[in-house]
Amino acid sequence: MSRIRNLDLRLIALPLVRPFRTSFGEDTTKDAILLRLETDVAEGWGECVAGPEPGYSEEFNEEAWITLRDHIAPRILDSDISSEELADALAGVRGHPMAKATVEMALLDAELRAAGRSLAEHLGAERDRVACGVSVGITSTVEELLRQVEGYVSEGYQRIKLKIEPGTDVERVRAVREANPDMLLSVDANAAYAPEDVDVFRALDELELLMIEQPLFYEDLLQHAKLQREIRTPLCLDESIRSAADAAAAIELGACRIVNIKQGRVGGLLEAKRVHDVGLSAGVPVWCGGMLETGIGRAANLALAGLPGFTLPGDTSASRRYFREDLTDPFVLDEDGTMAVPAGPGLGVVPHADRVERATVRLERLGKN
Ligand code: NPQ
Ligand code: MG
Repeated sequence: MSRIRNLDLRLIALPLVRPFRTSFGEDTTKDAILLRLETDVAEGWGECVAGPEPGYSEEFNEEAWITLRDHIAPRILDSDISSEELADALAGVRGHPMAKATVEMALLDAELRAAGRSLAEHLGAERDRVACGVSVGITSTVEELLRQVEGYVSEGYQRIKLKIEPGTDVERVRAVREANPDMLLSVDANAAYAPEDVDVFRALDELELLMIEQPLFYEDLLQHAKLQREIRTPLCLDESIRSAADAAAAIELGACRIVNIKQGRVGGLLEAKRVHDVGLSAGVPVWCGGMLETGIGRAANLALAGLPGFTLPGDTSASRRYFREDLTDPFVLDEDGTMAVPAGPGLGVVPHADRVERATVRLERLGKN
């Protein structure tokens, strides 16, 4: 048992190689909280997947910071709580899955580093390379979209996902489909549509899509189940699935036939594994989502994506998809569209101190130091 001695909370800003636009907003930098956790025997890193605005979910950086500093840190500092015990120790903090997941990642990294074991091995990963896809933001023109898609296809990505919103959907997706007849292609609406938009989904249903991700309001499983009965294309839920219990409910209701798993959205890697287990036992394919993570969170995603139920290419893109210079050594896409699962102890990556310093906007040290 080792004692958690201190926590460094850090807000970083890392320029994106191109703006990323979704139905809920546009980002030109990746603004995220990094956590460095120090125990008696090891250090560990965690990355929070929240962004600057509560656009994807309720969580956002400033509130996650306060939650981590004022409600999570006091429950674990100077304790010997393990990653297995963390959820119980944080039971008094309701919600805030992204903030909780940040600490869990850092604690797992420290524990596994001390034990000399990889996160992938700990979670039960069974492969050392994973199939990768890429998420393409909403562009100003069809031409620009086609150009970006062509670039990613030539890099080897095995699946292209297009962000859509009302008014920028069927025509765009059809153009990409016509230019790429055999490509695994999906769309993600980030909850921007209403049940009345069913004709949009009937039109998309003609384009042989792998899936339609989170078309409707995130709290509405019933309407997703109704929409799924109207179309052949599998629905995939992202924002709606916050736990293994949500996944079980969505699957039983017929609200989706595929599940996107993001460790941050479900409160951590251990719950993400349980969501995976629900999918695996129900015969529902799962895949690893992405939140524009730096190399720290990217390493965690790749470890998770090595589990056997992850049978579809993830949003586990290469570092260069997002950053000119990642905080860690870059994750690189192989020509066959796969990436290596990190094999070293813990997350298997450590951020470069100088790059972290340069990206830091704010730093607060918690604990005795
Ligand atoms: C999704 N990600 O699947 C998310 C949405 C998303 C890769 O499509 C800052 C932080 C900006 C997190 C933009 C992808 C973001 C973000 C989009 C997540 O729905
Ligand atoms: Mg999504």
